[in-house]
Amino acid sequence: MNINLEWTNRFIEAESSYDEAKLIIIGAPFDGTSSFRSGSRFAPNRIREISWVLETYSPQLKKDLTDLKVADIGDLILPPGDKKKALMIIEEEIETIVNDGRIVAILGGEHLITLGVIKGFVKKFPELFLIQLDAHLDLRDEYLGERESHSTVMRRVLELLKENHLFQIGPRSGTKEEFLLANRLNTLFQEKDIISFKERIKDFPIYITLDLDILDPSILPGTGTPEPGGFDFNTLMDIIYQFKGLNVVGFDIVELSPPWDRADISAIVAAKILREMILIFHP
Ligand SMILES: [Mn+2]
Repeated sequence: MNINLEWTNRFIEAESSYDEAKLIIIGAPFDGTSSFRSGSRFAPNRIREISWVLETYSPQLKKDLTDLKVADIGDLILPPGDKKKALMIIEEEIETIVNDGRIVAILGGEHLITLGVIKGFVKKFPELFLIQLDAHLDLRDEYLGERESHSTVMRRVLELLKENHLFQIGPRSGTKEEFLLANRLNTLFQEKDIISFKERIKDFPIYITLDLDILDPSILPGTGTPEPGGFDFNTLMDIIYQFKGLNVVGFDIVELSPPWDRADISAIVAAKILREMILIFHP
């Protein structure tokens, strides 16, 4: 039979074994606290499928995925609706991969998954710096009575990080209280500040969490809580390219919700960003 079932379930060229890989791709398909349009649990596989439309070579970076050692190890099995258990599974698995000395690329899922991921990271890297690219601050203390939600995730993550270790870029939506807190904690940065904050964090391990809703909905309509007035693709990429050379130990790409973009424009955007981030942060 001339059928190849292999290619549909891996990100393009991510064909190394776990043991030989330097960078691991893993999916965390959980969307149990999505406050508006759920569906992000379908994102990892949609990104994998659509990635085959891309070239393995990046003309911007002059690098090729074929020269790297990347393993796509599939998705975590997470119980829908049980966030405590899902976060525990994410934390344990990420801790294992981090202890194995690999760079980790996590595909959400909604933004709450980042809480489990950071719990897995801070045990080995207590000095971790977090760069959040997001339309929202995600700094609520609770949402509809819940302390663990995709709209409170950065507030919970703050409790795991050292003081002044959170950098937020792109927020254009949040409550008055959230913005007051962000200003008090001095977490907000603009593109022009990157050169100076790079200097501050260059000797530390860094994790990047990319909430795709930082992009304008005209570029990425397939997301749970779209917010007008966002970045265009090249502006976001210029920011990410500036992180080259930093000690990035892991990153995630969250909040793609494929059912809300039947044309798959959003998934292609996500896949291309993932390709570029792999090429930049692969050791
Ligand atoms: Mn978010």
